[in-house]
Amino acid sequence: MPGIVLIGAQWGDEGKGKATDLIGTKVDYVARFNGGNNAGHTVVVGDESYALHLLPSGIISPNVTPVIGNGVVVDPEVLFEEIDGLQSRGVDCSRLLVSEAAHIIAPYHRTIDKVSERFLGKRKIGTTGRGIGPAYADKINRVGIRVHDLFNAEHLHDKVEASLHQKNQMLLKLYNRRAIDVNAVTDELLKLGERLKPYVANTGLILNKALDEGKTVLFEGGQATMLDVDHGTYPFVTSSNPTAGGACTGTGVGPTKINRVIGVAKAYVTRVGEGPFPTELLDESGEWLRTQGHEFGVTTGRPRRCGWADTVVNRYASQVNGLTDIVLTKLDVLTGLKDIPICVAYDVDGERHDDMPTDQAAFAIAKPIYETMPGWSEDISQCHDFDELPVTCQAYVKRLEELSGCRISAIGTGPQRDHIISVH
Ligand code: 2SA
Ligand code: GDP
Ligand code: MG
Repeated sequence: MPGIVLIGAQWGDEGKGKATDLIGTKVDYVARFNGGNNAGHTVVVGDESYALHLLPSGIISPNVTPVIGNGVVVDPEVLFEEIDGLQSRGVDCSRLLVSEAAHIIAPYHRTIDKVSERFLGKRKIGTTGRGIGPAYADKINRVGIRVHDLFNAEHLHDKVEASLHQKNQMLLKLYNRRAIDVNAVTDELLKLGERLKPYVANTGLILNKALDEGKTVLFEGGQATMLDVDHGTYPFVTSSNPTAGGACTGTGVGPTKINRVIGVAKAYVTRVGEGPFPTELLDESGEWLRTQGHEFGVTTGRPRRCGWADTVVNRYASQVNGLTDIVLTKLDVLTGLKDIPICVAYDVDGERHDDMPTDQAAFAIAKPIYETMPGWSEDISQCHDFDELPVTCQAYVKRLEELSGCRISAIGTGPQRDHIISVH
């Protein structure tokens, strides 16, 4: 029966990997629908920690079929590295299915990503440098290479030529760099295609059939709502739709088959890369959160920017994604604080905004309006029931829930699989 979408409610790294893994043990398919190996999802099982970039988090659960949907951009070299890494640790990756319509990240996309960031200078986006934006740009420009193109040499050569035509002119004329060789790229992609072939499938058909047969599919978002190319802090966004609608376009499953939309939100907020962030803490409190929460990028290792919980963002995420419930993570990180500020609204040039401003010039100067809740000092990592949490901690969660406009159905109290409280 159910199609469940799980997305990031903030700027990413909310703990979606752990949440997916938890739900994933009870589902039949876990499908990625957006982004690529810019994602970094951590799943901790016992003493083992898995950092996944392109593979769906469901890969760790033996009874789940992991799917890379058509909306994902696939770097085959990275995919094989990740598969090899997991197989050497005993994780079976043979069940993986890759959409034949997914777009490929070719080596030149990575080059263009890095070069264009350099040329943007102080206007840079702070991308992960994995070629994500250039691959999606080719998709929209209709010069992308799709997975099924890798299986026909002549056809692929034409596609690569078309894709490189304009880029080579730019590289030569604007950046004074050498042109990229069409034949060399075609040969490389053909070789990668050979290894990819056993995993390739009509994933849209498979997922629809599975849902019709009453199986459960979890649609796992990469990145997050505020990084969505349409709904996020444009232009400081990723180039895909990490919001709930992306689950449909990125897998070929219609919205009538989605029954639940889970938003994963941290009990505070982090962001990597450039762009506005109203509750960002540039003082020792930010440093404290980064240290307590181990806030460093899973893909790039970059220190994450940290700030207090922002319920304008949470309310916006509830609205944009039609959230049915929120999984609140990393509540344990706040243990030890005397008081905890919660942003309830923004002040933009002296005017109160309870809703997210669409105009990014307004968002860039938004100042948080805080209310403060008392903190707690007790270790909460062993609490398995909401009532076991310290009273002030319960009050903090309840207030977040009230201000976020959506029910909190689970609470993360630590990185391990069993560090979770289900809220009834
Ligand atoms: P890109 O590479 O084109 O997608 O970058 C555009 C913006 O999107 C942000 N972005 C992310 N933000 C948070 N987490 C991400 N994944 C990694 C992680 C990030 C890392 O899990 O830690 O390791 O640095 C992710 N991927 C993309 C990016 O910072 C840009 O702001
Ligand atoms: P994702 O990109 O949303 O999957 O999140 P990341 O894996 O990039 O970052 C989340 C980090 O928080 C990972 O290191 C997780 O192991 C960790 N984590 C997840 N949930 C919790 C939690 O409730 N408490 C603590 N302390 N860590 C958590
Ligand atoms: Mg991450």
